[in-house]
Amino acid sequence: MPVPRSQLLAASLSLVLLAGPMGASPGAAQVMVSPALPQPAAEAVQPGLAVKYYFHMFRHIDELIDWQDYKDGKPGPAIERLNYAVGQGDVLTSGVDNGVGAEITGLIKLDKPGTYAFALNSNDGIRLWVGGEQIVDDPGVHADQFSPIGEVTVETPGWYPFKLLYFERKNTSTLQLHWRRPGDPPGTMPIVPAEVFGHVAAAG
Ligand SMILES: [Ca+2]
Repeated sequence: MPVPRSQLLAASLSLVLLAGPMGASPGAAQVMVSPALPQPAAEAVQPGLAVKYYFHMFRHIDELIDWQDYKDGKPGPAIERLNYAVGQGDVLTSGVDNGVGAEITGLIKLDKPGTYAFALNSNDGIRLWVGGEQIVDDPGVHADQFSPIGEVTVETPGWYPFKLLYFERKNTSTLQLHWRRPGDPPGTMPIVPAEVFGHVAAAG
């Protein structure tokens, strides 16, 4: 009998944690990432992030990933930046207030060499990939809470692939992405500004 994909994911995640980098701050993942290849032409980059919605009362990010094997998401209006703290209001640009999963994709401009740190304040679950590497995971149902910090190291300034899975089960919802850029003072993590997000519109 095949092992459910969510169990395989959980197993591989625990291996990653056991093999984590020595000397990193507790819970931090840090990886070297590569820019999007080829880099998009400036005129091809639209503002904000693309989003597809999945309408279901999810309890875990793995459940959303399983759904994506069977369901096509519904494209929604682009997300300018990730700074939502809407209480009981509509989730992101979905027009729906409860039972929403979202796949948010596009590009993030990392224009200085060095290490970037990311963390999310979310309600409910999230999982974040930057440069194709999963760096932050806070996948369950919860009230507003800050995730662990994930880090990526960049050698080449440019546009990097960005992907965030998120769901809001019920009641209040929050989704805020914070970062610290190379050279920023420690202890501060402002919200990532809109101008560093972009996406290439789907063909056709
Ligand atoms: Ca909630």
